Amino acid sequence: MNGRYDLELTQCVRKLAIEAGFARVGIALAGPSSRDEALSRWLAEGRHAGMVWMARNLQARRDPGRLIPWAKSVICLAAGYRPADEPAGPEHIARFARGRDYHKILSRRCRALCDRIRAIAPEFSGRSFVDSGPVMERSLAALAGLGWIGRNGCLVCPGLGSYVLLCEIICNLPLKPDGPLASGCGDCGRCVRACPTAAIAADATVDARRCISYLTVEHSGDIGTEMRELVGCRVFGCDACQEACPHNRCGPTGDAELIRPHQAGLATLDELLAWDEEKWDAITRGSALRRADFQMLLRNAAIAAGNSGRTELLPILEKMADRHPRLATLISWAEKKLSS
Ligand code: B12
Repeated sequence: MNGRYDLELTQCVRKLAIEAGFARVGIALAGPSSRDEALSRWLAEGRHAGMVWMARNLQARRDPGRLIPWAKSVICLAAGYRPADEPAGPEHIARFARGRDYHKILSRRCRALCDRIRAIAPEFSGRSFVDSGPVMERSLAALAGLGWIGRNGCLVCPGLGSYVLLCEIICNLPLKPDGPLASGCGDCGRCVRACPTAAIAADATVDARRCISYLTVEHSGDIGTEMRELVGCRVFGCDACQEACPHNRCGPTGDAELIRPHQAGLATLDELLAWDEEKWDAITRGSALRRADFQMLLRNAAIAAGNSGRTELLPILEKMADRHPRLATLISWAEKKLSS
């Protein structure tokens, strides 16, 4: 113990985190984490689109110490998911969703890490989060020095790039915090220009209403004609702003467990178009693709087909229209687009 922080315990926790399979670990204080002004503006301007839950529990979201009153530190963790076959790969499913659902993999690792910390520090009490709960994961990771917030809003880890997924353990241990890193983005702006829908704002936040990731993963209603065209052949998520980033040009292959392909992540567009609900249910189990329900996935696949330029998909679309009358208008848009 040295003053307020336990340096020896901090070193042990770092070591255990790496042994638990995380590529990076850093510590933040359990205090205010978000750039309040940017978050408030984002919400006030409705850029969270239909994600109404983002506007709830704001006090806790801004400060993990409000979420968990006994918290002292946040152990921020990152795992890489850069595919082995970069830069190639199926464009229609974003990289984070090609393997097994990362929430399950990282949650299990966090639980194992908690057990190991408890074994050396019986007073340990902690709660882990993987994209769950009102937690600003990127801001906390930036505070903990895991990387910097890129121009596209993504956390960029030196040496790994932005193909990293984040999770954290909010705990009662007095761990020594790390400090934020300087930005490595300079005035590059490639990500901003690469975004097909101009969704990236000047303050490095994203307008979800325009973000293809939001439209294909979170949004369950119709996708308007202007956006349909811009979605291109993407069926689930979008990596355009990350693909353009020079920090992602090369780097180590991601975590073996995260990048091992899941059968859902391997599905071709032709296969997706032919799925019925039973098949969707069987194939997407254990995959992040399940975040989009069956209707959403079909909707996305029909849009991708319309934008694909592949006229051989016309008979498949015709069969699809018979099976899914609710999608008739969209399918007829796709057929017209292919025939024009
Ligand atoms: C809502 C959400 C989305 C929404 C909105 C995206 C957005 N940019 O806000 C949608 C559905 C569009 C989305 C898309 C994606 N997402 Co998402 N998403 C989230 C979620 C649940 C909340 C993000 C949030 O709070 N947004 C609100 C905005 C205002 O906050 P923010 O982007 O964090 O910005 C703050 C910081 O930048 C901070 N800040 C800026 N500079 C600095 C400097 C310092 C020092 C500090 C402390 C803070 C700071 O100020 C901002 C305001 O507070 C997080 C998980 C989580 N609980 O955090 C995952 C998360 C951000 N998503 C993730 C991923 C992988 C993606 C996609 C890449 C998926 C894909 N391929 O399709 C895209 C990327 C799009 C993009 N360029 O951001 C990862 C990001 C990993 C990384 N390396 O950054 C996260 C962390 C999930 C995870 N557990 O790994 N996502």
